[in-house]
Amino acid sequence: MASELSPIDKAKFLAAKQATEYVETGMKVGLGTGSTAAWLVQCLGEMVREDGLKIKGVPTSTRTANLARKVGIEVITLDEAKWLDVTIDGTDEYDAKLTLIKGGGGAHLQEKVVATASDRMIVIADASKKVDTLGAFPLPVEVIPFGAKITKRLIEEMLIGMDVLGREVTQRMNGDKPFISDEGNFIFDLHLKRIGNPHQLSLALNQIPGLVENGLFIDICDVVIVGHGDGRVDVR
Ligand code: ABF
Repeated sequence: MASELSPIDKAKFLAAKQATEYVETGMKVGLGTGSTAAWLVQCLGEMVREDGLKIKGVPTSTRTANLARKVGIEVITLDEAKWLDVTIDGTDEYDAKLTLIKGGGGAHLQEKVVATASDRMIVIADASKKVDTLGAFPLPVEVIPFGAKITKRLIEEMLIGMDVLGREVTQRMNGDKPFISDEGNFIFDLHLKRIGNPHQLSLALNQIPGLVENGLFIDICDVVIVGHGDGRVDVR
């Protein structure tokens, strides 16, 4: 399969394939969202159908749930699972401390809940996701629709005191309508360019009442598996 893929898709596929090494029969597995995580779901589905792998999957989005069922993975809810052996998910950025920016797909709330309820979190990525300093990718935050304009202003005011280079806040759109998350909330993207203190920023953001969760994953990721278009796979 890998031979006919573009270099970027090959990199994502190889990272996902390597991550299946961490999955054993009997496990409850958090299934991430995004194109790299979609490769993981495809690979696990093939192992279920052809190798007799028996796992229960907890998806992090409706689209992942639909794909998992389509490829033959038994899907259960997080409450039914109670706790997970491993969660495997993509990312938008990661740094040397394995701090992540996630949420480009608009699913970081469920992704963070599922990843936190797991013994291990494994990130699968192509090499473009590695950064020295987080922030080039806009940081997503999930905001409830009630009073969202006020929440946006509170975010902008809070950013004034933060160690960041940019402070523009935009509402994520889906065509000409606001993007709506699986939980029925808005997503705002914070164009920070450089985040000097992710831990301080994450704490400050989550103090804002209408802001449900931000896309910084701090001390959650245990392993990053990086695929390369030339066929190499690194595990960090
Ligand atoms: C998801 O994976 C999101 O949190 C993140 O935005 C996305 C990365 O997308 P891709 O794997 O398509 O590069 O978990």
